[in-house]
Amino acid sequence: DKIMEKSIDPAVHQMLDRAEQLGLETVWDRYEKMLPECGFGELGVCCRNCNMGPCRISPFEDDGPQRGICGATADIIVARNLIRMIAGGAAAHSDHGRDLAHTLLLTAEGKSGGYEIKDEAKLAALAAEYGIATDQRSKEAIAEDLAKAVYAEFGKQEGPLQFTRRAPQKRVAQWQKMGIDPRGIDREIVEIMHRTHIGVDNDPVNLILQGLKASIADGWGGSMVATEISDVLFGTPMPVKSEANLGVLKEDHVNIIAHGHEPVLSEMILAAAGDPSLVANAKAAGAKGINVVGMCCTGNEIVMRHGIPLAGNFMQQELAIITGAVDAMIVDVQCIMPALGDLCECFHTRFISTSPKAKFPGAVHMQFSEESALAIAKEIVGSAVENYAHRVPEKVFIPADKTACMVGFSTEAILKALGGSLDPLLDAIKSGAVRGIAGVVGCNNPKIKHDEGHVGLVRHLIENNVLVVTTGCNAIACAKVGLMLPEAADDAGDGLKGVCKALGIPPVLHMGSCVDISRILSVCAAVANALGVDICDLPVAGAAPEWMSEKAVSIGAYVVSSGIFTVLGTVPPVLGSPVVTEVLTQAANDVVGAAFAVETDPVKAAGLMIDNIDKKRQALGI
Ligand code: BF8
Ligand code: SF4
Repeated sequence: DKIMEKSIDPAVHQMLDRAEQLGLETVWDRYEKMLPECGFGELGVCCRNCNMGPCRISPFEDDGPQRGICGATADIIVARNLIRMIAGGAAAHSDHGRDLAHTLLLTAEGKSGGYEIKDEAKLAALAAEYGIATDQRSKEAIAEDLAKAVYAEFGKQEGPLQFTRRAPQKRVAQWQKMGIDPRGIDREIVEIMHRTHIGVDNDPVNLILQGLKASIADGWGGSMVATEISDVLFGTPMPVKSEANLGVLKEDHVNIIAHGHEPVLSEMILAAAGDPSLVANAKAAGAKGINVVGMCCTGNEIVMRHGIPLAGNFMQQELAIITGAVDAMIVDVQCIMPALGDLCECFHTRFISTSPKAKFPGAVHMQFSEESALAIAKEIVGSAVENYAHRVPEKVFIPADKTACMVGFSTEAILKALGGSLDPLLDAIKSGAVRGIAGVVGCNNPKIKHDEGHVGLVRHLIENNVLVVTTGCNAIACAKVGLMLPEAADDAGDGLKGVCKALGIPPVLHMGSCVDISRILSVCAAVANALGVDICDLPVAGAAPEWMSEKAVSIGAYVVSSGIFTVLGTVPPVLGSPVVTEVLTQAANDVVGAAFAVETDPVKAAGLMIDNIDKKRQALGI
């Protein structure tokens, strides 16, 4: 019936049924009410960049305006809108990275409230990359210099951004030639806002180039800073077992969901949940303990470092509340639906916002600060424990579904699994046992049957011997269906199956949260450098089967800018401009050696990726 069409996930079916019984509205209902979505918006041809408008361009040449009031054409408007999406996404990732740099600095100065430097080897490696002396120096002194250096990347006026130099020389040279080697992370984002103001940049190609530049500053800048500094502070992920789906909530425990993105918060929530006096309080209230679980990318951060279970991906956040078993939904920034407030009012769930940057209707705001991190985290967890008494047993319904997974494949973990060098992987690629590598990432979107885009695409890839690396909500989708278990190698083609069995790894490797797509870039750079080629020569491809966020637009742009062919599973709002569409799907090949394709059918999308991988193999003569 209708519910079955909304998701492939049985936990979602049960919760949607429950929502219907209780008369509660979810993202799927609101999506249906929105239909048909605005055709001008879908094409990207509406503009509100000044108050002579709003303007919109008619898709029919002989009927309706072909120019905005200022004279802007559809090509100009679409390009401006697209790169403003990139600015939004790059800003979100990079501001997350900035928070990590800030936390590292406070920690180095002894001013943070509970953080430590957990990975000294990584600290030393990053210091070396930045030319910071490490000999005979305390980790705090090294960390202070490193924190100041990465912090400075955001406000730089002139490049290069240090991590961009991980890319092969050929790639950097091409970026320089095209004028898209980023100068400073904030600078490129600001320049997008400047250029898209009325009456500034009115050349669609020139606009798109600036979009690519800002996106590179995200992938090889802000996001990479977020990943690397998170590893220094919280430890570099190594393979660990856990579980995924709503069944990880426990009827007899205080349930806390950490939802959002920044490990700066979630790491402290975890630490606080282990506090003996809070655990004792939970027990005194009749619970067996405190159960912290993760949602969205914060979930990815804590599952890969601590094995903390994943409650679900983006489309499941409301469903988690509807279980009636969540005592606190703790959020920071990004991908948190403002719908949660009203929904929490129908249950006992306390919706707790923590970031000064992100407040929500219906939320209690308990402001987090790095300086007194653990103390505040204890207050927040304490509030969840206290709320357990308000749980209404008749309202509790937790689906049983949960699936085991093995996560935590950082670049370092992959190298370790390979025995210390990339050679076994390179050999497997050369022999054809592994046909290529695909990065499959991104969100959920009600335009696509929940998780079907993700799982359908990934299954087809591994069946065809393509090793999949994943992050974000795709990773969670894969975990829920068991693709992240070493046993899933049985679902792979014979070549990939053999390699996975020999190494004891799943055919789908969890590399983390969305900022951790920077890990995929680092691996690609290392492989390209090992082979003495550019990233665009590698048998690799990318996909975002169910993407929806501005962050995903920035990701797509930097992945393509890095030389990786990328398939989008939902249509981006650019089809109103023939020029922009042509640049993204064709001309980009001449500029950065890769382009986008749009394919909503997951099996066909996998086919496009495999074709691209085969072409690259042929060109490499393997
Ligand atoms: O950064 S994949 S829905 S949770 S934006 Fe959001 Fe998309 Fe999920 Fe993480 Ni990424
Ligand atoms: Fe209209 Fe031009 Fe103003 Fe946009 S910038 S709203 S197209 S007049």
